Amino acid sequence: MNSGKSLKEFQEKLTTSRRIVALVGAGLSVSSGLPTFRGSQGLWKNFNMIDLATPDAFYIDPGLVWQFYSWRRYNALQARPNKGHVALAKLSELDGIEYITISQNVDGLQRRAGHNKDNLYEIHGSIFELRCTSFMCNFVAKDNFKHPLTPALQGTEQEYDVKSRKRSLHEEDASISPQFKPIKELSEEELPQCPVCKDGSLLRPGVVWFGEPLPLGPIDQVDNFIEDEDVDLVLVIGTSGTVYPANSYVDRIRAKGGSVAVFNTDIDQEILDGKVSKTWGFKGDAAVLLPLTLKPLIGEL
Ligand code: BJW
Repeated sequence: MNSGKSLKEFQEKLTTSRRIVALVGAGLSVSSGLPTFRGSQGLWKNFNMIDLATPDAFYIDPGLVWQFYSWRRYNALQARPNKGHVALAKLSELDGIEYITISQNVDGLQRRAGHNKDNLYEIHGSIFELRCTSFMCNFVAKDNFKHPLTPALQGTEQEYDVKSRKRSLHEEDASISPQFKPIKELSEEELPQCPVCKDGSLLRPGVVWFGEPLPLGPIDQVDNFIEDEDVDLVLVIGTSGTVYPANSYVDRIRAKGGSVAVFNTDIDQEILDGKVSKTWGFKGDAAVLLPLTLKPLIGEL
């Protein structure tokens, strides 16, 4: 974490701020056991996770992409919100400040931590939402927590073949790596189908893939919050800041005079050295740092 002086300065800013935004990314859910998208964690069975989060990937091989999302859904259901999620949930309920959380995460953990629904914007959607892929149909199922979604998606929970892992551990031969469970070739009939469309259109996860527009209502409300009146402080939590439009919010707030506090395991040295104006950096696990740094507002968790 930063020096005590910086923490004190940050907490002074925190307690005197009237309008606060938190921008959240995959790093916040790491200590709940969920992987990030980029870097060494962002692999599923040798696929880059970001390569699977595209309309093209779904169009070319919906069976592959559904197996990936089925694995993600199962893991998110097994995961528990951590103290970082709880700290933001506490912020969301405070009187006396105007506050929003803009979450890029689709895992539902922020909601499960008890975050106020009225000031939480899940701008990349939710893996527990299902949408029909037909242009002619507007079927949407929210909060669908079923697993597996179809019998053919049974077995997607584990990334590795449990038997091969057990065998290699038993033989105490560390050179034998566990085998990935093979990807199944699934026909469209074996994947989630729209219950409304007569032609059996595919359902897809209700998330925002690259090149797709973000949900208009939430984006408008976030824009209004940022533009209506100046934001005093933006907390940038566990995100690489590589994806538009989420990354643009920080620049917009900074350009209007707002301060920035970054919570990440990987932070530019310039920020840590205090060389970037109006910017604090707290290096480490967001699940540990948020309860500590936000304590003057949210109290002891
Ligand atoms: C810790 C930690 C710990 C680790 N504690 N920290 C050129 C060509 C084509 C498109 C574009 C282009 N240039 C720009 C674009 C736009 C594009 C974009 O931004 N592309 C960039 C990659 C260049 N954006 C879009 O396409 C968006 N749509 C759009 O712009 O629409 C315009 C439009 C208008 C009208 C019509 C049509 C279009 C959509 C973006 C959707 C992003 N979707 C995904 C997948 C969501 C579904 C799913 O989850 O499967 O969102 S991609 C992925 O990236 C996911 C994430 O939300 C997002 C951000 O990732 P995040 O959260 O930052 O994770 P990581 O892994 O990158 O970083 C984790 C961080 O945590 C790291 O910094 C670690 O250090 C840190 N960390 N452990 C704290 N314990």
